[in-house]
Amino acid sequence: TYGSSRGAPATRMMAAEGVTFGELDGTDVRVGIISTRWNEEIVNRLTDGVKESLKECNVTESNIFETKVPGAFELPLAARFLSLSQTVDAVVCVGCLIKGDTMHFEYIAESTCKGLMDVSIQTSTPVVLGVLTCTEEEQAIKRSTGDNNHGVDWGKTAVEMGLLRMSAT
Ligand code: DLZ
Repeated sequence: TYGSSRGAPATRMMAAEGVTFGELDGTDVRVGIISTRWNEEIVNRLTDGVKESLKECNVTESNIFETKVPGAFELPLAARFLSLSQTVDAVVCVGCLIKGDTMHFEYIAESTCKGLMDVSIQTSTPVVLGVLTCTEEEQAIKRSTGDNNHGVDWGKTAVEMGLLRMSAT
């Protein structure tokens, strides 16, 4: 179980960024993806990136549950419902906040991030923060395209943290 076996915890908990696909076997990991309809084109590309890396980690299609919410502000509650359903081992919340679009960008960004962390800690279900916060659309496009598609890292993070949850509970 977590905390008692091979290697120092710090080694086993290293960030997904430094972990290669081959090291993550998500065969038995169930992942929920919640994405927003706001900034849909960008969010769809990010979601594709998430699914691409889940596939690389052997997560089966039948173990992926997908749903949508209107905007980033709705992500924490949807993540809470999904986490409490006990049907997934990790949740990835995918969205994109663009500063130019909203006067209350900072409020939505802060409450969304805090809300997702709260859900994660309160439900003991890893919730991956897959929300881009960008000053303008161009930045969002860069962060959701090609080799720089952040969704790919979020998928790996979900598998790594899902495995951690499974070993801890
Ligand atoms: C209202 C709003 C604005 C202005 N901008 C964004 C955005 O850039 N990205 C996003 O995901 N959502 C945005 N929203 C919608 C809010 O997140 C939320 O859906 C509404 O305030 C309704 O609660």
